[in-house]
Amino acid sequence: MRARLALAAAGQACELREVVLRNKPAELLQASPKGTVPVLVLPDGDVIEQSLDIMLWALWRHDPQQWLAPPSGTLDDMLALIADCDGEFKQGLDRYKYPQRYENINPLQQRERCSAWLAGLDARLAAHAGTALRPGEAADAAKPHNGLFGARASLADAAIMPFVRQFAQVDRPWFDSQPWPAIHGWLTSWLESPLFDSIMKKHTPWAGGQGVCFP
Ligand SMILES: N[C@@H](CCC(=O)N[C@@H](CS)C(=O)NCC(=O)O)C(=O)O
Repeated sequence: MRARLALAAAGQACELREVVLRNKPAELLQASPKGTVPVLVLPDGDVIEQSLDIMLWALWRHDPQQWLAPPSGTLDDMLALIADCDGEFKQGLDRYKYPQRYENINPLQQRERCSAWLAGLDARLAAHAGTALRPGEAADAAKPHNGLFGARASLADAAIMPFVRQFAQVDRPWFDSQPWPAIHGWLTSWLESPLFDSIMKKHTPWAGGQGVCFP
């Protein structure tokens, strides 16, 4: 999801081949034996295998919404927060969502672990309190907007939001009852944005031949 967001934000056209994970095409495993998605194969045959690297590749080429240059903080600051999300938060999320895949895991303890991380995220968003600016929406100087690194969306928002969405979906009424007003507003803005809508279109799984043109 984060790779698609960045490719769409960059307006980077590519051929999309939808993969069903329980039926991975041989071509995917040939390009990237680790067998996870997303994978981006470049025209010269180079392969980018990590979602964050695909985001960076797309945005370095074209970054019309300045996702790599947030209003406050630096690219390194964003990468540090994303690394923390991909580590601590994602580990807790996987164990909360799929406790049966692990031994001796209490999902509620994992939810607590994630909650501690989200409390920090809420404080960070609240520091830029205001109406959340939808990705792609023009900033209105008269109206404050929020993002993780300033008053608009950046790389960090697009990279972290998909995992917060997954966390929220495990038990939506519980998530909605938590004291995280800034996160609730931020997530809603993303989920209601035309950018999010555009990347969530359903595609038929690839079965050979030409994929579909994305975005
Ligand atoms: N660090 C990788 C993780 C990718 C990842 O774990 N993707 C999941 C789907 S969201 C996957 O492909 N899992 C393989 C499987 O379930 O077989 C990245 O961000 O690109």
